[in-house]
Amino acid sequence: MGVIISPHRNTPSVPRKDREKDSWESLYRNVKSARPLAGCRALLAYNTVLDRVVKVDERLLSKLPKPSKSRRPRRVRDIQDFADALAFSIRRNVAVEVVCEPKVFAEISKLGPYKEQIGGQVAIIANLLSKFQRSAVIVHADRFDARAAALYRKTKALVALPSHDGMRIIPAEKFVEEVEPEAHYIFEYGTGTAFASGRAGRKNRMIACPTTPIEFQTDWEEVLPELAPLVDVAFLAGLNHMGDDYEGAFARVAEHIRLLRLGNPRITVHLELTSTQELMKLEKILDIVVRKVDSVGLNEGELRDVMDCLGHKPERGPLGQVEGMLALMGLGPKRVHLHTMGYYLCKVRGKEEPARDGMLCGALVGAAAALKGGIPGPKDLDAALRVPVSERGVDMLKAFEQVWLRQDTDELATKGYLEGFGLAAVPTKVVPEPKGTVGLGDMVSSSSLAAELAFRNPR
Ligand code: 8BR
Ligand code: GLC
Repeated sequence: MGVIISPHRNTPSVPRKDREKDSWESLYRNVKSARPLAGCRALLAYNTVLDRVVKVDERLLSKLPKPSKSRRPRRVRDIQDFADALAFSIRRNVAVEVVCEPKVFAEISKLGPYKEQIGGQVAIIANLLSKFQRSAVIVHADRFDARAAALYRKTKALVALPSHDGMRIIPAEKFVEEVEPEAHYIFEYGTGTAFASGRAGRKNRMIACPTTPIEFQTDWEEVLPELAPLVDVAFLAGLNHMGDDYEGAFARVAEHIRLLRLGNPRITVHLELTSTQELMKLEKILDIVVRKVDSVGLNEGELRDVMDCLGHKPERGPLGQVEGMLALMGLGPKRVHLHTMGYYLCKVRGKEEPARDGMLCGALVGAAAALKGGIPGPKDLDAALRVPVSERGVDMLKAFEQVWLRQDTDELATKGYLEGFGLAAVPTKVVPEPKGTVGLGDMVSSSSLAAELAFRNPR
């Protein structure tokens, strides 16, 4: 009587699994209280669009031709290609993005009612970060039509423009150009959706986009050296939308990176990959851009495509994934972050603990976004904290460690990093019935990196 018993240590009545989950919950709480996203100064380029989210239901599927059981169209030229691309996404249960020729794009746009929301990785990340931080984020995007600009109204996002006496910075919502809005159609399907031989294991989507390429603002290069010292991190994304002359466009991205480093040698340059069906394009992204960046973020489907391009045939699951991440690092980046359902992995050169804590922050943001079906803010993290840690995630990490290290230490599954191996891993918080999935990967990746940098370099 009167003795305080620790709930975690030396109490055989609490099963080991529960103790492990409790210790993860406490790591999550610590990361949330540290508010690591508050001070991140970020620059974002290149894509802002309008997303039109269409629900995939029986009615919509009945309007499509019978899909192939194995095709993976590289481009959508007719409605059969569209059905095949959707079937591929459902069968593999991966987020797919595919470019559609104008005629079929017009047809696709009429397939069902939609809900319009802000889209494009840059717009999503800018909205997210500006909800969490004290300072503004700077965005560069090729097109700011009136509707897209309006979607920035509640953010702290800024646009930098060259002017005769240096650089001019204005709120993003005021930067309106005379351009047509660009919309992407997001076909979101629920768990259990059946099409051809596939059945979706979880909610996911296929994104249909037009052929319109991103056009760089011609004079953006002029402001970069002056802009670079104002930020800690540059998130680059949207490279899959750089049209058919993509080699020229990627060379320009490489030049932007050179100018950023010239202006700020300490800057971290991150590339967020997205799904592309055109693997030749991905090969060029790897060759021209990935070699120049510090950090890469991607999901498991994108990693498989990267492996294909590099000629690797890795095993499924975390073992093959770490192999893939190592191959990516072989190209130059010093950090690769993989997000997947139930767990995230991060390979880093340097200390592993900040990478773990960064990912915990990313997982909270991801769960908050899934609960909300939109872009979360700091207040939404309380609800995310209450989502339990994924048991499957913990089990995957354990199994991986046993196979990889051939030992039963559970260091990764309990502590979240293997010291000296440059590997961090976290089980995430999976929301059983997410309200939405669009942009989740971008939010998870950007917040993981921004938080990691804050833990690495506390001010
Ligand atoms: P992409 O956008 O790159 O596909 O990444 C989506 C990520 O969102 C997944 O890797 C997973 O981590 C996260 N996610 C999804 Br999808 N559904 C989720 C859910 N219900 N709860 C928490 N995270 C989820
Ligand atoms: C890609 C798509 C865009 C979507 C985003 C979400 O950038 O082009 O439509 O909003 O991914 O991740």
